[in-house]
Amino acid sequence: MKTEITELLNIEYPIIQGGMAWVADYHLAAAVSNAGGLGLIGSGGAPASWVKDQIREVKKLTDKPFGVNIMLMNPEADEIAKVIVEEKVPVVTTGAGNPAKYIKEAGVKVIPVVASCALAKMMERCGADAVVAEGTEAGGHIGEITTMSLVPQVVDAVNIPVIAAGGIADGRGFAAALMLGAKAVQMGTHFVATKECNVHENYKEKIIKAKDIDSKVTGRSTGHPVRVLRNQMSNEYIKKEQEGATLEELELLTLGGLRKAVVEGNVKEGSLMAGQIAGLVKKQYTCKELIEKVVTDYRDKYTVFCDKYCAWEDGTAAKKVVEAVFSDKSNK
Ligand code: TUI
Repeated sequence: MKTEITELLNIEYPIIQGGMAWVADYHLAAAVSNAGGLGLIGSGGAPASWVKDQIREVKKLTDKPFGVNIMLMNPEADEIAKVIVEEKVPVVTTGAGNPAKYIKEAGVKVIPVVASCALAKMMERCGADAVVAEGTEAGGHIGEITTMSLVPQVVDAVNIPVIAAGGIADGRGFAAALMLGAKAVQMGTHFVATKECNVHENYKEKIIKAKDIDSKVTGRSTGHPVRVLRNQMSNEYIKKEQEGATLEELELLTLGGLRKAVVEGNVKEGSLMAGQIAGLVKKQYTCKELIEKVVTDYRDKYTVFCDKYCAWEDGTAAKKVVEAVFSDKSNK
């Protein structure tokens, strides 16, 4: 499949795996890249030395392009940027901040994650190669605008290619993102529940069992909203937030929360970061199966659907579209 993003990144499918802190290590990144997508190592709050080791390991497992995500709140972000340049990592995505000072370093392609048109435009002016427009449906640290509203507005605001993220986990979401003008998608939650992902089984099971309404946002009052699956920690956090607790009291609840979830499988007290689309995730695929399923569902169902029913010259086309939508049980 060919889009501006597959050409830019030299990958087979326009599917990027989110660079999730603690979750996205070299095993997951290599599996996604070997399956034709773009795998990312999530550096999160880790030291630069850890990132260097991860890059060396991923290179042993794949000769395909891969990337690293820099979480800009990490105090070692500058050193991590240096490691990335030294190791000649082809692609970097950034999150949770403004990466203007890192753009155009030594030929590394830089793709900032943005949650607004203003930041997208600034990133384009600074020389970003593309942007990920991430809607509030996403897991982890989020902005305020939904994917449905954000993506077309960012597409209109910039001339660089846009990658849609937030609420995308299957062929329908992929098709919808392309319809909104995106040239690729970034998926996080569904990749957490893949076989190659090294998070604790309890975390994967929580995603697989989640329903549509099972994610909650902690930290809206502190200015650092983070979407997690509902559990004892999120319930306590939100209750304390409503009671006007101090920042210190709230931070005590989330301290080390991602580690608790990912490493210990503590699904009561951990920060189970996941997007609103968790309810759609039903089983553990391999990364290859997941990527191929997203692409073939998109191609078989939606391109055939459009070829067949969207011939607007045909006076009955609209009726056929409505009939087909309501009779297609396989979508439900
Ligand atoms: O970065 C993410 N998602 C993340 S980072 C993360 S690690 C973490 N752990 C605990 C607490 C907080 C973070 C977990 N999930 N997504 C990309 C993203 N970036 N979403 C929103 C933004 C963003 C928000 C504000 C980007 C820039 C920004 O402001 C930039 C500025 O300074 O104007």
